[in-house]
Amino acid sequence: MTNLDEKYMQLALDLAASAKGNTNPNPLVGAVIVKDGVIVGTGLHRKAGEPHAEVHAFRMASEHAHGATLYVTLEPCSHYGKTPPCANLVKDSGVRRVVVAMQDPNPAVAGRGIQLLRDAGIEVEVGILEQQARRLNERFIHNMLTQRPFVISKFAMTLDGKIATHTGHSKWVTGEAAREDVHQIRHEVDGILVGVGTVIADNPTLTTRLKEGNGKHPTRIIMDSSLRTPDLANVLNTEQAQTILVCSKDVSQDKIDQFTEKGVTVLPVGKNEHGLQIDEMLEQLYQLGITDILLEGGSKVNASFLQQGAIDKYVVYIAPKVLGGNLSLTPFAGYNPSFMNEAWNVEVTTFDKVGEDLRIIAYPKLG
Ligand code: AOF
Ligand code: ZN
Repeated sequence: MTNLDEKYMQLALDLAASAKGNTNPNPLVGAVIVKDGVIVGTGLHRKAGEPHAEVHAFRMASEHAHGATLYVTLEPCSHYGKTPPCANLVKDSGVRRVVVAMQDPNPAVAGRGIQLLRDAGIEVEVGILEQQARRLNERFIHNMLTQRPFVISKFAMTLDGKIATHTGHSKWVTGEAAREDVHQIRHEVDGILVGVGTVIADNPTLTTRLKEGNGKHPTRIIMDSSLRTPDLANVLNTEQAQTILVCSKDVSQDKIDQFTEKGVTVLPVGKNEHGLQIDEMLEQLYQLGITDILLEGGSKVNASFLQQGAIDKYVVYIAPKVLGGNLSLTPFAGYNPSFMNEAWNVEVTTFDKVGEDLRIIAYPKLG
């Protein structure tokens, strides 16, 4: 491995990342072809169903690929999916060396692409900037390993950990830049989830509103065990975005029909001591094509995800203000631990500033 390898792989990762939000359920993939120190081909996967990154890069490189090195952020595929296997294309292109950031977690590939290239006598190196590649495709890896959506818990709180006053007033905790940042995440995910309490209290639209360009609206998922969502709730307006109401299995068919008539999907799931069964709900949502979910509260829903081990990532905004008050709301409510060792440990991977606010990205610590 050389610094140059890292440089070209970084370029491939940046190309891949530029399609964030557009490739679901597929991964983000970038490819760069280098011949004698010159970049002769670049490509990225833009959208599910469209050509893979390698295809674009080889089209650009054409005969210059002969004897060149291919940098690709994910192992070239070996299967017939919506498109034919890239490993064959790579093999036939005449490249001498292939540098791969990470093996494909898709069981249909899982090392077979790399093996196919090695068997063809091509030098293959795996693991360059692997950690970055894994972060970039954290959602895809999670999907492949668990067959469940990747859940991002987002909340905005004051320096003293409050998300709203005791009346529930929360407009606004953070500044404009942080709120714009959240809309960028909404654009990137398939689903946005809140509890019916939030729908009743705030009547949110839960759509994406980006300053520049048109964002995509995620599917709105409302956890509403007894279907209490008010008739005139903004989330029931399905002209802009789709809506799924998740209720308990004991809700009557009549009531369910009232909502399905409005164009909303109703998903009945079982219950446990924490409320609706998150595991079952996530499995079913994945079957409906939801690969990632932005969890936007309220604090009871947040707590039930936490307690059922269903949070995969945290994005937390901390505003430079102190609210105070022992009745002010906090991000996770609904249970009261007695000892510090009952806390959920996380690993903070990033902290930076977005406008005036602090942004922290963390992941649950396993074990
Ligand atoms: C992509 N883009 O650039 C690469 C992928 O259904 P298909 O044919 O598009 O195949 C999707 C699978 O191909 C995907 O799950 C991953 O395992 C592999 N590689 N996919 O969408 C790409 N290189
Ligand atoms: Zn492919």
